[in-house]
Amino acid sequence: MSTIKTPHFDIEPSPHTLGARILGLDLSKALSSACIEDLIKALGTYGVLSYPKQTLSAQELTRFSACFGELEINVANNYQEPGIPQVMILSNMVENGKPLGIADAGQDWHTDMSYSRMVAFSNVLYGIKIPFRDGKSLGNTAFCNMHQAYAELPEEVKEKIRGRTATHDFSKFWDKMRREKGSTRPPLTEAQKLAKPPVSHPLIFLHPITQRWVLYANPGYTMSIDGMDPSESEALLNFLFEHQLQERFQYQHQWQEGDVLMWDNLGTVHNAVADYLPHEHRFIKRCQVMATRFFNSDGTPRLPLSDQPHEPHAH
Ligand SMILES: O=C(O)CCC(=O)C(=O)O
Ligand SMILES: [Fe+2]
Repeated sequence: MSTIKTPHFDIEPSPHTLGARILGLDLSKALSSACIEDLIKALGTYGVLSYPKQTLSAQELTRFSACFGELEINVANNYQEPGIPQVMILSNMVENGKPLGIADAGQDWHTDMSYSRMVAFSNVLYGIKIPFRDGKSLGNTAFCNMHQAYAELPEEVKEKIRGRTATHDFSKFWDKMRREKGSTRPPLTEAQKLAKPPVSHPLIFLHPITQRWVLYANPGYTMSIDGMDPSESEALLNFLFEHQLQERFQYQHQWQEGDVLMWDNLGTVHNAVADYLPHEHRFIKRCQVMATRFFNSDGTPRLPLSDQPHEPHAH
């Protein structure tokens, strides 16, 4: 596909259902709010944006990410950049017997923070060390397009889920990783469970950037459809999970060192492909941007993007 020129950067769309490369930006420099607005529009359109060949300090990664909304500080997580708790480390590397990061983050289909009252808007990952085998990079991040998944639902299913909410629970993913994936994560403590009580969100909503419908359910955290008979809820969720992960909705980002990868958590689900071995090292820094730009703290939508005041730029 041909390159699209915009005033601030060039967009190279992938030939797939999601994904575009953003060229001509140095993310270590402050970007204008007009540039950020255009990036947000591109994020809505392409779902997954990558910025190749970046060189960023943890501070610069934080500054760039904070242009898109409030950053999450994950209190349960031991793997944070010293002095910058907004930056989390994802890594399978071990130094002097100590893991450098979370080794198995996101290794099954999910949407970040759907278990939270304030959901995630965009996750920003900076790939510092990427494993390669036979010249091919490993540890892809895979995505599915939830605009397309919604559009291609059978009419009678759209009917069934219209106006419905579903319950999402943090412990679903955690417990599944322990039970089925041989994760060394410890069991969640009662205090951790209490800190992350289950929450409900609409099963479909108008995406705040595209103003098109998206399916907001994911196998990682979605437990049940509220107010529905449990067996009907289970059958319908299983249908939605199978539907949303179909090959034709999928796109995989193949990492190169120096990539910054950001995705739209409102319009996609993702999975960190665990196809590399312990000696094949991966080291990524990440900032999670919450959807404070689009939703109030009670979950009600804020103004559409075009009506929003410009977010002050963090210098
Ligand atoms: O490591 C990856 O490729 C993605 C991990 C993930 O799911 C996340 O950071 O939210
Ligand atoms: Fe994730």
